[in-house]
Amino acid sequence: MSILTRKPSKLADLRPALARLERRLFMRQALSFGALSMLTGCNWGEDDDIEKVLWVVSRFNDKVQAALFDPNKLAPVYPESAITKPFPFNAFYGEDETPVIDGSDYKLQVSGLVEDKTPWTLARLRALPQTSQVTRHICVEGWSAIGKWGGAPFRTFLQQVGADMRAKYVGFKCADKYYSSIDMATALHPQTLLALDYGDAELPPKYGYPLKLRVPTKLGFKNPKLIAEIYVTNDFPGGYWEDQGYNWFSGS
Ligand SMILES: Nc1nc2c(c(=O)[nH]1)N[C@H]1C(S)=C(S)[C@@H](COP(=O)(O)O)O[C@H]1N2
Ligand SMILES: [Mo]
Repeated sequence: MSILTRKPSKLADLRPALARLERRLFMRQALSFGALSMLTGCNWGEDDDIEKVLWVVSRFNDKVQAALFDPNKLAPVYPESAITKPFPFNAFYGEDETPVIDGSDYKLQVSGLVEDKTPWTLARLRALPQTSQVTRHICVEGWSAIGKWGGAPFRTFLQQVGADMRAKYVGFKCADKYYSSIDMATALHPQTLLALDYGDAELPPKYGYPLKLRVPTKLGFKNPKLIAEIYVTNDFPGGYWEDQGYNWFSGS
């Protein structure tokens, strides 16, 4: 039975949302709100078929966004005077539950389609050329804030480990069981940083000590904190929120 003939009252509720999703597929500016389209506040509910339709629409939306992504277009940068103080904390748990990682025996694991899987100490990550930028972080929960992050261009790190740059995805596993992944074009974007610092000091635990990926071209949940492992793959890796319905590409 088609979803168009089943549960008419429920479909009537969903039709405007589906129409909005479809419209967004044709509107470049609105596409960047792909994550929001999956989070319009509707409880998509129990109907598996509708969930499947939305999943397919969202994966299609990922492809359209990937095709429209301009690898050279920079996210806006701001003066230090624009930094939001205090910068908000967010995670799927409260701030007092943030894991505190011991940096002295920390080793970043590297796996998948890379030539060199040697784990990285913090000292070795710091020895990479460092840069910093002031950019806006936009969270799907309805807030945004400007912050300053410092670290190595992620592209440099991927070059160092001999990553297969033709692979589709880079995935991240975090110390708090969070996980996420990004497309290779975004991984190689000049503003994507493997961040060790917030402001002018090392990341505090709440902002992701010892290592966070700062991606100013993507929504906040695509910026994993407390990174334990980085892997390169062609198998769609999903993510903590992505697997619960947030649009995967989620450009900002
Ligand atoms: N490891 C980890 N990374 C994470 C999250 C998380 O819960 N765990 N939450 C994400 C979300 S939804 C947001 S908005 C930002 C918040 O980062 P901040 O605490 O530096 O503001 O972290 C992202 N990265
Ligand atoms: Mo977020």
